[in-house]
Amino acid sequence: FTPRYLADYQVSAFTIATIDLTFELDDTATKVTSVMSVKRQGSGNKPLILDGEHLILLSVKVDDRLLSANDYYLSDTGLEIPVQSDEFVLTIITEINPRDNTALEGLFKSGDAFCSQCEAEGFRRITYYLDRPDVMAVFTSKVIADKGKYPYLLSNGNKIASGELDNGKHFVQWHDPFPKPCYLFALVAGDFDLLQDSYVTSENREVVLEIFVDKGNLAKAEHAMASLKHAMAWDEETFSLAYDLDIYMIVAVDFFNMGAMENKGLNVFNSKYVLADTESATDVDYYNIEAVIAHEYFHNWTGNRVTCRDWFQLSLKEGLTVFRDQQFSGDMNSKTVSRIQNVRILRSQQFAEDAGPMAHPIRPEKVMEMNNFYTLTVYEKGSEVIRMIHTLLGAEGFAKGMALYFERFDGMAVTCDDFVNAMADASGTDLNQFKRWYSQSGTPYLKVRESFDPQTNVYRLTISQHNQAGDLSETQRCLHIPVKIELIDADSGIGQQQLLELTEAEQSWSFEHYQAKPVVAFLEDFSAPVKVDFEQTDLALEVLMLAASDGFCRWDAGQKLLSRYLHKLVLEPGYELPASLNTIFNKILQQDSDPAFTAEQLTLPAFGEVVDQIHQVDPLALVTALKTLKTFLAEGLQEQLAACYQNCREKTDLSHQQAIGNRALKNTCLSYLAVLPGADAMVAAQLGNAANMTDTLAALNASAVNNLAAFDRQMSAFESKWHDTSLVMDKWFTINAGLNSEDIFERLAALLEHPLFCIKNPNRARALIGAFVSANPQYFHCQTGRGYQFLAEQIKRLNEINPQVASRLITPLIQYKEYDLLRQQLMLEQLKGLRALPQLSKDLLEKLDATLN
Ligand code: HT7
Ligand code: ZN
Repeated sequence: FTPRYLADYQVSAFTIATIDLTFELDDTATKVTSVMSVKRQGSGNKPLILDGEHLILLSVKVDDRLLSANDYYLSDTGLEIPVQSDEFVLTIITEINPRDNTALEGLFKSGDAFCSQCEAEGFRRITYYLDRPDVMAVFTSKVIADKGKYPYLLSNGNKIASGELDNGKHFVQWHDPFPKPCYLFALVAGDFDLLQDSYVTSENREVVLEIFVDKGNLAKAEHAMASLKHAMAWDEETFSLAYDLDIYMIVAVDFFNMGAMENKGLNVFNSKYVLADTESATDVDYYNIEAVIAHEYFHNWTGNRVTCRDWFQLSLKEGLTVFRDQQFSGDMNSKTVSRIQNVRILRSQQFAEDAGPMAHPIRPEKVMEMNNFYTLTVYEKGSEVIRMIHTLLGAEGFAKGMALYFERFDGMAVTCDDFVNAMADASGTDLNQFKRWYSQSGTPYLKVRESFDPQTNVYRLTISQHNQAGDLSETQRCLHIPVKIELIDADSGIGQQQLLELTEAEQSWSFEHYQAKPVVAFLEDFSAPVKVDFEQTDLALEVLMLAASDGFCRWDAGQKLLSRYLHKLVLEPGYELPASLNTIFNKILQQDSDPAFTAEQLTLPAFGEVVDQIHQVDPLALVTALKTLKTFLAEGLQEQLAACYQNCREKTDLSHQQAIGNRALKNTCLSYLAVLPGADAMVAAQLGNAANMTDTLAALNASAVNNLAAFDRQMSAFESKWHDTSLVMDKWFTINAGLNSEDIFERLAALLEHPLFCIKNPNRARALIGAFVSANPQYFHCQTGRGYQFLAEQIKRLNEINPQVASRLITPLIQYKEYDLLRQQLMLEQLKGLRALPQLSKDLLEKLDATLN
């Protein structure tokens, strides 16, 4: 396996203007006929080199000439045809085996349905092709299959023909008028229930909206449909972007590697991001469905109409589309709470990725397996980079930049630089230094110093920028960083907001006319994806928690305070927490403004958020510190937490959004109260009375985390009720994986043998294996190394079944340097064992070599 480099990009020697596909579907021997009009680009007589993997080649024709095996070179990765002509029709017939395709790339079976996934490089598992995003063709696709088993035959674009055939078969033909790269091709065939609706665009065109779900699930698609219509309206209002085809289809399938896929006119979704009703889905599920539906819809412009020149530019579409879906979610829900969720993910996972062996800039420069670069860096940090452009240009400047981007590049495959140039040109802003965000990896950190001169009443703020290694190295250059701050006058409580632009290694700003030193709310709305080293007193943090104008800063001050005490608990054995902590968190608890926000303020930083802050931490010391802090607050505020819990329970007549916030606060209180002795009755009562999945899962989770006596009984009852509902059983496996019990490894072994466990289903594999690794640090990091061994064994199995899933699950092991030397050694042992596997996938090999070399 050889890596590819951004610097080596070359325009393709050939392009394909049209492709006419015919699929004769069969579980193990699907026949694919592809007729392409091919044209040479530029001069020379280079051969045509097509990508192709896991294919059986049946025939090749150039114009009317049938080629023999001597006329081409066939390998495991492609087909080379030495052609002389500059323009010709190429006809290729291949055979593929969807049933045995457990990697879920190309054409595969998801349950009884046929389904495709072509991004990033899955189309080459369907037929030989120029599988690169800058080759854009007009697709026509004819699908032939048994009518009884597969009444719906779907592909991209508009339906242009359909009819009956012999032997109970039928066909449907689709035509997509928009030229597209092959990664946006899709095919689905199956028997579904169909939810239909329509939307009239701002251009007054009626669009048919269709959501296909497994039989019996129709009512569970209502929320997805409503979300889709909200997203369509939002994009028209915010960016004047309307939908362009006559039909928009979404299909929900159970076997899927990621969340969803934005294929032109035919999105394929993991059913987890479509199906919901209050009985079976949580508030978080509802939120995520709305976000993912919007994300895929927004790709129609940012990704499909304007796509990536090459895969190194992935953040061009993903960073921008995540930014768009985050803005949308903020508008549909609480802006502050949405922002807090984004920041939690960034800090707990993206920062670790950016400090680990697979660290890469948001525009990577070297890739071996493209699937390994669908990362938090490309997506989430990529979105933060777009957000910084938004902050620097303002909403209006940004909207002008978007308009210019589409004016310049509609229908084209372009680069991240093209996007930034459009933003700069439309707004008259110099973004040349800013572009360094695209080529530098690592999380920058800012050191902040302050001084106040009571003689001159001048407050001075000095900020310097650094990388992880300390000072900026020669290759790491100063970034252009927008820093939003608020200076709060200690006496009046009045704040003054400012946008500072840090462009040098160190800069100072002076603010006049302060009678006393103001308190600074630093990095409002998390205006840049950086770490901050700013020694503020507990008192200053307490002021910020209650008085900062920006909700993110109010929350962040509390998190900083809590992290400070977690550090002390980890690093100073016998440390005793101060009573002042209870006083301030009592004040937070007494606020009655926004319960969802209060819940966030009361939530302790997650294990993953703190690991990152303590050098080579002993993970069990951190687990203990988190428990100690939680118990301390629970004991100190028991009465108030119980009152708040009760108050939330009694609230009726709430709007939909208020009810969500109310549940969040109630369940946060429950998570505290459940650590105290005698919590069993309270948890059991909530479980008994729960009228929705949010409350049920909160109770079961409390039972698991605190290993309550009734846990097994409660889980059995849940299993009996839900054993037929796959998405709910995923939750059951997840709760089991988080159980705080010494026999967890025996239990995990039994769960792997459970009749409903299926390692070939990515959702199920993640629900058990992924959840154990991320939600059960006490046992995952146990001193014997058994947790790491468990994970390595499952990765070994998945390596042969589904390399993409295996490669994602290995993340905590490759980030071994975060932990103490004992853990490092135990993790390395497992990593070396995996590296020695005989049939190692490219996905795992790339990560293991980056880690071990
Ligand atoms: N653009 C898609 C990325 C993707 C993917 C989706 C499903 C399965 C495998 C996949 N590989 C890459 C999803 C998105 O960002 O919207
Ligand atoms: Zn995306």
